[in-house]
Amino acid sequence: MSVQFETRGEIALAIVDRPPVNAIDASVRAGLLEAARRTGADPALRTLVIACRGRTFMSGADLTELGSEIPPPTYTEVLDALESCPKPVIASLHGTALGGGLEIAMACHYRCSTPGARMGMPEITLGILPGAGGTQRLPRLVGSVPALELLLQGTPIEAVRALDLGLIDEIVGDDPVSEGVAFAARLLALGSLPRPTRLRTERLREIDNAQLQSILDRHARTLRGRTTQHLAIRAIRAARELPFDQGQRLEAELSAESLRSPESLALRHVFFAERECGRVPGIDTSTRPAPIHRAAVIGAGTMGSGIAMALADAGMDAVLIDRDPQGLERGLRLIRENYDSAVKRGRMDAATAQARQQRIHASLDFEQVRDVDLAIEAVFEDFELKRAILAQLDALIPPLAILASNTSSLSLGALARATRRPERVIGLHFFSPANVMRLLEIVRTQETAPSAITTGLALAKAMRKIGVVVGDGFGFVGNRMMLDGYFREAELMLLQGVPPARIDAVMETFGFAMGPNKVNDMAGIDVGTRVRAELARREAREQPYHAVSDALTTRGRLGQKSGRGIYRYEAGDRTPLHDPELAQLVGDLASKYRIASREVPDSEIEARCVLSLVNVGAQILAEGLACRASDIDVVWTSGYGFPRSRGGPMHHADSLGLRTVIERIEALADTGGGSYWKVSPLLAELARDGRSFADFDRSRPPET
Ligand code: T1G
Repeated sequence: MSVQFETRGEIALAIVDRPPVNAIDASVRAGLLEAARRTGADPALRTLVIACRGRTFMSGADLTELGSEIPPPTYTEVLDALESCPKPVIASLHGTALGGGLEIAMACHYRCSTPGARMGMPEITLGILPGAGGTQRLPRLVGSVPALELLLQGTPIEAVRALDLGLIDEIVGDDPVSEGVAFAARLLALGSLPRPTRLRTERLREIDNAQLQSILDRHARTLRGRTTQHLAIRAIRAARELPFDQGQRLEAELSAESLRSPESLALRHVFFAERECGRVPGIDTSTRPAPIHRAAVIGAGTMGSGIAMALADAGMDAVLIDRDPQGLERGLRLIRENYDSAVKRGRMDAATAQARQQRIHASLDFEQVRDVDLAIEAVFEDFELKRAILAQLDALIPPLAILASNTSSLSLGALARATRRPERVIGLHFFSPANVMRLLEIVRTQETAPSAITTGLALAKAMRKIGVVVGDGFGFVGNRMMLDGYFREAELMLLQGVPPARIDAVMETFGFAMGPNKVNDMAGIDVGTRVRAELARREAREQPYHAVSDALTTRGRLGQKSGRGIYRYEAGDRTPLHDPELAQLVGDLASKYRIASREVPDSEIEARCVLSLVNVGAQILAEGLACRASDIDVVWTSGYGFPRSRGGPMHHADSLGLRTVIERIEALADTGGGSYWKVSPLLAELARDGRSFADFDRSRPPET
């Protein structure tokens, strides 16, 4: 039973207990409806308190219930029963009171919260408009403008802010049940009466266009390419313009519309995909990760310093080691600057920044690794150098410690064989900046032990990153798809005379925050050249293969950092400017590779960039280098800027239909890609059988 009803004298208690996050399903709704009715009908009861067991108040509707007709009772039935209860109904919040959970609280007459509670409407992050009266009650409680802000930001607010806004009435102690009962007793003593939120219209205001525009501007970056915000604006305006019931009916229509949208299907796919990728088929869930309290990072370059920060931010001690005193000093300076700017931007307070820096211990002495639980090498991408360092670490660190490489291209298996503990060697492929980027590719070899993999996953979770387990193949998952797909096609189109700015504009319209050429310049064109040089030792590729980038590197045009790359940059300015010299360079290469210039329509630019990802992704799945198609979607949405509102390349392909994808790929065969546009066998097989990548994932053996 998800809701336990009990009484404490004249106070009724409805305690929701549906682990892990008290997501609201029919059993919770039925329990709350029953509690409201019993309290209303029982003369011995004078008030009802709703609280939750476990780590949090209700964290929203059960997402697995959405998308089809939800079983009775409806939210409106439950909320109307709570709001119209003839006795005061109180919600006692703790943990994260989100979405439908906060909507239930707002239908109550009074709200108290523990000091650490956070509350918000994250629906927009799922492409959903709240559908349980939230868009009508929230503006009545906090005012129209703050309500719209909360709906568009999606991120929860702290209890203090909620009190300030009028969303809650009191901050109480830490135990939501006993504190809720005490709060109720105080209200009864004050003779407090029911206070239906629907009747509280004093804070409803018109939002004029200027105000609206400034609100939208504030959320422009997170709402790029999204549509749900427009539904939220209509609903918030309806709250002031329409009687409550009409406003709630309009909200229900708009919410149902949002639930059917491809945008929401994609965002919900990513939500569950990010949680699924922590489960690795074939690895026993009881395999305990090794505890990591102290870790060493070898190499104080940009990656090493970022990794040390990520470890310290997660509460671990990080030993940052570099042979070069200047290099070490540079790394420490970068760390200091990053924390200073985080404090300046209000992302953390000075004391926290100080405490985290104190967890980072810099040293020139390798001996400092003798007591670590994990050692991560993050030195220059050179095979011999990395092998020597791993062998040295292997000799120094404790026998049970985990050894990891931050390589983005080298054979991990070959590196692991340089140690006496290949079963305890994993790849931890961080993305720059390592203290910010959420994705962590956890690379395993044939020898890697399950406990080493679960340790990598636990480390990712502790660092608030998304760990995706991938195989030890050419470029792992992300880089392979970027080099063999997306960027390869973008480069080929440059050789066919398509201006870089047009390619970037098409992909930014598709939803990427930045087009491939701008990303190439930002990341450093030489980085790609070095990765490809190492990869070329493992597998050959049909030429031209990133010929433009390699030629730019040869000429020292490394991108933003050298002021010239594919674009030109004024000193101290990151605005990409057209560079006529590029056309000359590209023209010479095109004639060298006998590539004719041709008209390439925008639709073809998008298809070549996106479908190349899908085709290579299918190949990676067939080779078993990714556990699921949805893992590939997580890699691309959390590490490579693929728009979440399209769900990732594999989900996007499913939304197009795999037969359509194949037709389009076959149509691309004569776009001058040589033998490139061959449909990968797995994609062909799925389409032939009328299946999707989602079907492919469902057919995978679950973790044991
Ligand atoms: N529905 C179903 N399952 C959910 C869920 C939900 N709302 N929230 C979490 N889970 C599962 C999750 O898949 C995972 O499962 C486990 O719980 C732990 O989650 C009517 C329509 C609450 C902040 O958007 O943001 O209300 O992988 O790993 O890091 O208008 O979960 O273990 O099998 O994320 O501690 C609005 C979504 C819904 C909140 C906890 N609510 N959840 O984070 O744990 S729409 C949300 C979260 C709505 C109304 C509308 C986070 C969390 P498994 P976790 P966590």
